[in-house]
Amino acid sequence: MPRTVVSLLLAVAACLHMVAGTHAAGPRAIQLSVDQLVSDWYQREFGISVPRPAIFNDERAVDCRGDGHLTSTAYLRTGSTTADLLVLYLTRDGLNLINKFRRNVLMPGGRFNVLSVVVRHQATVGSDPISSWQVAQAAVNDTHVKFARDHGYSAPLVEFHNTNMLLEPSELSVPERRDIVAAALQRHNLAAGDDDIVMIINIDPARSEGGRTSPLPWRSIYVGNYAQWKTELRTTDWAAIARTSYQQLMAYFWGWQPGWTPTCGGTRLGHEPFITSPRLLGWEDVDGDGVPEVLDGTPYGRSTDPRY
Ligand SMILES: [Ca+2]
Repeated sequence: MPRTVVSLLLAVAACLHMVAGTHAAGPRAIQLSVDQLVSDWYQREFGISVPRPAIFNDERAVDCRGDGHLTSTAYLRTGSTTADLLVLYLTRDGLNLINKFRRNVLMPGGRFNVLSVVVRHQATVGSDPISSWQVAQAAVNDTHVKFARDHGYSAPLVEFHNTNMLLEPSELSVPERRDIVAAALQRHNLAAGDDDIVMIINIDPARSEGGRTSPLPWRSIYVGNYAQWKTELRTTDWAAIARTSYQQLMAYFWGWQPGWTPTCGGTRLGHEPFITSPRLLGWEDVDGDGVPEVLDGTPYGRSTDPRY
């Protein structure tokens, strides 16, 4: 074989070795560096140590303009049910800050007592709405049971304990007014405690409206007739209303915003029926100690030393 051909083959082999070596080391090196960069951003922007941050950085997560970003969240417990939530939006390489938020929120874990009111609009909710609603509510709790089982947790991280009641439309003349809701509940010997979620399901066939939440001091979730239902709800409709109530609107109390995992239209990112990546809600073990961060006494690899 001519010497030049041998040299060329050796050169090609050396290049292939370099490429192979680069390929093997690259993603890990890049991943470690993004983790470190995000950790540095927490220190710089919030003065908080988050050595092992929870990161969501899926290229498919873009809004309808095609814009996406890296999202990181950290829940730092401030009480038995509350947390100081830190949120960072960064460019996907972790080098540039796009936005940051800091909020006092409900910790996305534990048992949530829900006072759930279904307004009796016979045309849409039918003659036995509570039975249909209970099936949909149970399916929501089942999603958390399944998630816990799949992750080897001994119990679900989130559990909704529902007290259901049916009210006549005349009892809730202005259902979005909390004083009217409170008075209606009182007539039925019910009162919402400070930690309760009051949920109003008002599928009024004559009224097209969306869902919304109200913050403290009385957390409430209101779901109107957002799909303009005119006829009796099917099982799948009740399931959709439950997802809106317990997966989406509830998540606002946990500090969630649609921008955490942006999508356009019906794009699915794999975390459904949850509204966002479970990692961002503290439901995964990010720092490798076997405890999901929402229950972790030293979350995100933090030290127990309060100075850090
Ligand atoms: Ca952990």
